[in-house]
Amino acid sequence: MIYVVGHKNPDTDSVVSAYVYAKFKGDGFMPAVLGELNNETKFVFEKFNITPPVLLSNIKEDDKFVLVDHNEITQIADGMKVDQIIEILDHHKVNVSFSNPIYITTKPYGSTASIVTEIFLEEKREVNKTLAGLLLSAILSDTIIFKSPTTTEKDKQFAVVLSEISGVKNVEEYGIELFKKKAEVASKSPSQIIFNDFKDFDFKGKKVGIGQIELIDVNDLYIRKDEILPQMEIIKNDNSYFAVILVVTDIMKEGSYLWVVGNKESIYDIFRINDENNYKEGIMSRKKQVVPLLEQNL
Ligand SMILES: [Mn+2]
Repeated sequence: MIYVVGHKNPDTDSVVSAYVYAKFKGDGFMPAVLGELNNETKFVFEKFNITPPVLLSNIKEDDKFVLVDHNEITQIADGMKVDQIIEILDHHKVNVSFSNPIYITTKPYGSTASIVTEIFLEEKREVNKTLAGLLLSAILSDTIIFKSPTTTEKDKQFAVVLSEISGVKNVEEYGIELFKKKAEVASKSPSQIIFNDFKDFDFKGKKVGIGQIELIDVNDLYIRKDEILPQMEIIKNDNSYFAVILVVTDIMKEGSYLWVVGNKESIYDIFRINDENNYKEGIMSRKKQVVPLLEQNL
């Protein structure tokens, strides 16, 4: 079987891109996910009446994989070997090498769903109402309703096209609805909050885990800080992280609080923050604003 899969701790972009790109590829391609869906993603698949992709378990030696929305080895499925990957479709920096040539499509767009949309349009394939709704949701989710600095003109153009096809008229309002669903995680367990959208990175041999949670009202999470930090500490110790960071993004203020455990001082120096003052105006994107600084300075 050839599986089309997104990253661990799946977000809407990675699940939607896997689903829609598998449709594009056709027979023999099966979308799959590597973990439980978050509330936002569940809501999106329910809204457009689609059964979400199955959970990938039990990788066989002759299985092949198309990766969407990720390419770092630290983020691929456990048990997957690099030589099982036949294609990558992504909007993150490429950080892999292969012994054989494979298909790699990367574009600096705000979402993988935008790349999938472009492929459909270029190939003159029909984007039906349902697919348009899914793709639009993923674009809004990944670009934080176009507020993230990762947003490009392409994302906005495709959103217009997809909103017409899907019948979702007020795109901004729908985006807020999505983030309200996503924010429901703030009432879950500290572990669920931290791992909701969590990625591992390797910065010159230093393993750093970075979670992000985007909220319309950060107070929902702030009141849980005393439960969340100790849990981050446990995760750091159990998995020998150099540091674990939770990026708490205030969608309305357009900035983020950085909660850090582990080698705090190194991280604090890089971002010029401290225990009392850990808010960074303008930081919305882990990929574009958090990871590059750590990559250069750690
Ligand atoms: Mn993405």
